[in-house]
Amino acid sequence: MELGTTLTRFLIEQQRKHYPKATGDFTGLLAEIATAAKIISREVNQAGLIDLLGYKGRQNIHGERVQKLDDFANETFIKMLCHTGHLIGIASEELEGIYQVPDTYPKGKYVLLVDPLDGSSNIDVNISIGSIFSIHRRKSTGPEATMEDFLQPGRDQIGAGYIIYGSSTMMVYSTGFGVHGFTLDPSIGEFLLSHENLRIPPKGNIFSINEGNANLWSDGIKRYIEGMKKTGATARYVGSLVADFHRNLLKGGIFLYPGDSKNPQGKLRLLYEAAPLAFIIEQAQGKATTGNHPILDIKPEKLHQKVPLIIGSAEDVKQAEASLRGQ
Ligand code: P6P
Repeated sequence: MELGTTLTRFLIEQQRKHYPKATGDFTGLLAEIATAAKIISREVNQAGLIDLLGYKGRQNIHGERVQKLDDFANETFIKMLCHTGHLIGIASEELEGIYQVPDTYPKGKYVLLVDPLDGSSNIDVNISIGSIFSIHRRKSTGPEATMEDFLQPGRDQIGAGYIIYGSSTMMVYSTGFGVHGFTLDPSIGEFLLSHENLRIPPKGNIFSINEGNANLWSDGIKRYIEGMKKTGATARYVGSLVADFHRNLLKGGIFLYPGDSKNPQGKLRLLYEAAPLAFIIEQAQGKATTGNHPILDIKPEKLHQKVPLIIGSAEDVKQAEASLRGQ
């Protein structure tokens, strides 16, 4: 499709092409996610001007201080998506439990899992941040969403994506038919097709890991990073998952947030960070693993469970896995 196609038109044509019998629910859901993204983008870009910066007294359920923009992003996704009639429930990094779509709204057949604003510690220093979302078809049949609707393996996602609020705002998503990127034109408030059928290069020359944790790493990770340095690879680490992921998706490379002696499960969350990005990267011909197990095959046990994440170019990830096996 020609560059500059609007997201709405692209979604409708993709639905026609891939889901002849679709009801359009899913297309509607993605379109509303895009609307939420535009609203959040406007606030993120103005945060320096409006008093949204600085810390809010409240802490989120992980004991992390919540920036006001985190709250705003969380509320925006909930508000924009609840009235669509496509959802039965929402899980968010900012909420301890399941958010049930109120009875005042029509209820749908999907559940949304979202990290409303990842990398919030970077807001104050004007570094790119992002929203990450994952969509599953509900499994329960009752009047409300249940935990089983959310604790599904990443391979069963029917859609996933992220929005990066950077030098421009982009929305990148996949519904299982390739990865497509749209860039927001704020002058008309439309996401326009800018990257159709994104594929990550099979091998990159960038490794992305927080070397501040080097003394905590396993011998396998140490071996792999030393090996990358010997090849003259470039180190790039923004400290904002969506920014590091997006750069590697476009240029090739590998991002690692492994488990270590202090945090055996690493820091990143499975359901609304690792799994959606793993869905995207596999659709883009890349790989995502815990180090010895594909991210998408993990059967989740808890809503906010953490998981070690190694994700990026297929050959780089395979090499990292071999290092971890001691090869
Ligand atoms: P560290 C941001 O806080 C975040 O959740 C991700 O966006 C990012 O990849 C990671 O944490 C950075 O963590 O420990 O390297 O500062």
